Amino acid sequence: MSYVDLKYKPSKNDLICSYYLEPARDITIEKACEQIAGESSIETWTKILTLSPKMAQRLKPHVFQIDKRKGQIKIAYTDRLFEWGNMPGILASVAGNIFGMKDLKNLRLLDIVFPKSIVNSFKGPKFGIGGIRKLLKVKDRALVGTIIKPKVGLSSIEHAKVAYKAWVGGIDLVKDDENLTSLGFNLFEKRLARTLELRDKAQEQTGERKAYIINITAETNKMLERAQLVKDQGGEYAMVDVITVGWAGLQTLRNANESLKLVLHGHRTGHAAIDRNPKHGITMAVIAKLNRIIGIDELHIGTVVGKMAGRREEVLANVDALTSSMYGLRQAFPVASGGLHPGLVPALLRIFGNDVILQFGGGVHGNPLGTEAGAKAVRQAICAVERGILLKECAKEHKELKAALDKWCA
Ligand code: CAP
Ligand code: MG
Repeated sequence: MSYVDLKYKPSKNDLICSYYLEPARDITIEKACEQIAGESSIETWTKILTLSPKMAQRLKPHVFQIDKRKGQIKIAYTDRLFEWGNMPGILASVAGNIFGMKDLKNLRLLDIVFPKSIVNSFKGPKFGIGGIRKLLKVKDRALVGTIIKPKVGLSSIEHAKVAYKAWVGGIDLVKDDENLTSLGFNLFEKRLARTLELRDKAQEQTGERKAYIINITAETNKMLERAQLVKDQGGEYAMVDVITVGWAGLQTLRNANESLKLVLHGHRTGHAAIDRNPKHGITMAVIAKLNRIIGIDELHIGTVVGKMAGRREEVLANVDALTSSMYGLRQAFPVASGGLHPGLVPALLRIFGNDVILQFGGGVHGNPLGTEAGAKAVRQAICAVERGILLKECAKEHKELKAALDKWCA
């Protein structure tokens, strides 16, 4: 039985995977295609007597495109091959054993186009871009966030005070760092209570809505417990490290979020172990699409200009995965973060437009005039771009922005 059928026309019920592949020595691309299609669906390395032609006809995938020059192929899988609503199960097929086969030197999952049947079996973002803008009452400006720094080390109350300074300086969203969970010197419960108290104070003082995005990353039951505590204490956002909690953990959290109604912020720490090798693994665009389908409201997708790797076309493909139309799924908010400072705001807004959350960790807390000034400098930079004024002109009237530009743009 062969899986290669270049005349096959995918049906609306097919899940379509695009792969980049490099066959091992002496393996033709056609042979590699047969191996990938079989191992990711119904067969194994050798012919088996238990696979009837009728069963194979009903379930076998079709390799319908082979581009030898680019080393890219497309495989259509009937949705009957998968348990709808089960992301770990779907990935165990199309992103499972095939990455480790000896007949392949490299394999990279470039994209997955899901059929409506499977997308509709997941919940998708509960808030998305529209819902978050409504919560923050910010109609069309780019949102600005900070990450409390040092990453870990502050006590709960010190953490809350740094958050307060950032909020009163003009930051919309304050988040925990990806490796801050509940530590002896900064327990989750205490950090939540103290920081929400100062969030309320900052809201009153500024007249602006403020978000505290606490990191609930933990074993699944503990994560749900923490999410419930956030809700009970009047929190509206929760952050989760989407790679380390895993696809099942994400789905469990999203299911609970039907009643919790928290904005779910996805941090992608660890993603580069999967997506950074340009010849092998899974693209960040696929990771972003899976997060949106499961139901993350906002997700880190790279910056192009910051400290993390990620070329412009890759980062824009990540944005597209979160925002392109997909059977009515809400758009998830792209988050650009990592090595950013106010001097980069014009470039960032040219790249992303306004439907982006720009996050500045060191770029706020490293301002020579302190955190509140760091936050002011970010808003001054945004305002300057909105009014078409050069940052260095704006800095003549704003010492906070001047301090940032002197430090990072000199
Ligand atoms: C940024 C950050 C974020 C990275 C993650 C950090 O801090 O808090 O985790 O942005 O990268 O720990 O590095 P800085 P990405 O602003 O001080 O760099 O968004 O690419 O996943
Ligand atoms: Mg971080």
